Amino acid sequence: MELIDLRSDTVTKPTPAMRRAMAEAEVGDDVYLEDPTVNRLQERAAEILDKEAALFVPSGTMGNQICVKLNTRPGTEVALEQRSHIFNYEMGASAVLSGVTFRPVAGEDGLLDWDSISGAIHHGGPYYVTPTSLVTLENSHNMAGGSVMPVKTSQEICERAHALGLRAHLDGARIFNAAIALDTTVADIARPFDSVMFCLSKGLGAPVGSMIAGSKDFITEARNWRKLLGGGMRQVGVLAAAGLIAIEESPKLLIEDHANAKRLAEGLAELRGMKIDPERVQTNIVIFDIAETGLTTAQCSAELKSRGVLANGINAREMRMVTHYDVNREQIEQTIQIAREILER
Ligand code: TLP
Repeated sequence: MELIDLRSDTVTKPTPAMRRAMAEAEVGDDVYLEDPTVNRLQERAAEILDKEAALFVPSGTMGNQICVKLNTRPGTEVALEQRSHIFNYEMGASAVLSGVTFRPVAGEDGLLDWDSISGAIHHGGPYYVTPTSLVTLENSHNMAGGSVMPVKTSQEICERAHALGLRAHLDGARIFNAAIALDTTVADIARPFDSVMFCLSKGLGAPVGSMIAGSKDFITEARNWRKLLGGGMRQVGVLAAAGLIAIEESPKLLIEDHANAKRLAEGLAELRGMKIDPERVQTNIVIFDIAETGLTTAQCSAELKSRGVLANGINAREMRMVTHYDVNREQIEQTIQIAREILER
């Protein structure tokens, strides 16, 4: 049975073109800055994001954490949305590596604006209140169902944060998905932020790797921290070669993933007890509440798996399905059919 794997877009396998490019990649020792393929990837990523420089890192988590480190000082606070990846899924790394605490804020659909986040920012108050040093935003917002924040909103948050002397970081793991949904460029989204992280290894399909981007000085320091964390890699052009194809060729394919996610949401919305508003599905992530179907998310995952569909619960009520290029429209229709069989028995 061929599995339909909707657990994440991280499960994408490298394309034949990526495999060829990896096999043929020109390489050197990247710790000596001598890997031509890595250097090319970093230059192209900086160009595409319209930042001075960029750095290849092994994972989104390492990328985010290097940026948190460089944008904060110990004993300060990071303001962010409460379902953010940096807050929930990075093993408390910011506490361990940067000595910071978090000030989570709830946003409708994961979206914040200056009014909602400013109350969580401590600035210029009495000396004994933990000061905020950084605001981080996530676009698209993974656990808020892939929702996207309009450029105007993130721009205002960054400008107001900067005016208070704070830094702003974007967890843009899926910034290319956000750009498509917002009908804009990734550079436009990235512009107001001091640092940006995006992933090559999600919907863009590279097997490994993420990029961080910012000013030249920021990236020089980031390279030191990458080495400190054990992320200095050697002939890593074999991975960067796939990354180059990911940034040049894959973004135009994401539109199909978005259409598939929308169709999936529409199909699921028709099932008994299912709570999901397809209108809110803007990118490649579909989160739906199954509490009223009488199944737990663990039972739902197990039932789906026994019929060849992989999907995980994100809590006791909600399941997540993520579309990507290794799942086609026919498989989306099959998934809807299988969900119907399970829920309407
Ligand atoms: N997200 C993964 C899981 O960790 C939840 C997924 O399956 O979606 N930022 C965002 C917004 C992410 O969604 C992820 C990974 C990361 C950062 C971390 O990237 P990696 O997995 O490369 O460390």
